[in-house]
Amino acid sequence: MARQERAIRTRRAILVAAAEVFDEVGYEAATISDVLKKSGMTKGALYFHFTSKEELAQAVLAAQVESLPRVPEQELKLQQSLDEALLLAYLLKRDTGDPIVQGSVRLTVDQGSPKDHLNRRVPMRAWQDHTQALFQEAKAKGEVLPHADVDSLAKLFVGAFTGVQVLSRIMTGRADLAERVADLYRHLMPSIAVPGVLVRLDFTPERAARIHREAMELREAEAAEAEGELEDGP
Ligand code: XVR
Repeated sequence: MARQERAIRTRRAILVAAAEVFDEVGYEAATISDVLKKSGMTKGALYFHFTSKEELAQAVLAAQVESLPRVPEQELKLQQSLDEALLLAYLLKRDTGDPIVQGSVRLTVDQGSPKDHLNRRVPMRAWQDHTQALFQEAKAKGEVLPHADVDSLAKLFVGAFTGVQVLSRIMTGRADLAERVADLYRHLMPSIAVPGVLVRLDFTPERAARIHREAMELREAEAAEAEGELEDGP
């Protein structure tokens, strides 16, 4: 294995272990030695990539949005937005979840203390930008009512998702998150989507498992392709 590739894998393993520790105990109580134990890496390897707990946490926060695999393209961009929300709900679930997404979301919503210097705006801004871009695309395709302001809508959706996520975690350990997210879209979409699009949207929460499976297959196919390109390369 090339040295560079090995370094990327080591960094990744440390990041995943850190996210797991942050998810289990929160930022304040987490220690570098917990991360070392969980990752099985040496101190030297960890400090080569990250110089402090703060830097580890900021890297976990930065990885949040890119940890959401791409969902299958949909003709309706508003459906694609709902599918992304359902996929995120799935990745936040205890057993089927993704450790980076879970740990990173806990870091984002835990209030912490101003002294911890974590910049929790990083993932939130990325979600707002991403969501706004998708709504803008939907608008350009004529899916969105003309008076709707995609900037304020993106903020509303990111805030509402966060709200139902926190509630679902408290009430059911996120067991009902896909349902809560589907409800959210079912109630907000009528004030956003043009009527002809609204009737075509599929709001069933059971979509989550299928979207998750398809997104994972897509990611594996892309990874295999990238690997093939590496081997065929010069
Ligand atoms: O932006 C998002 C989607 O477009 C659906 C609306 C999700 C935003 C998730 C924000 C994240 C941070 C805390 O979730 C939390 O609970 C995919």
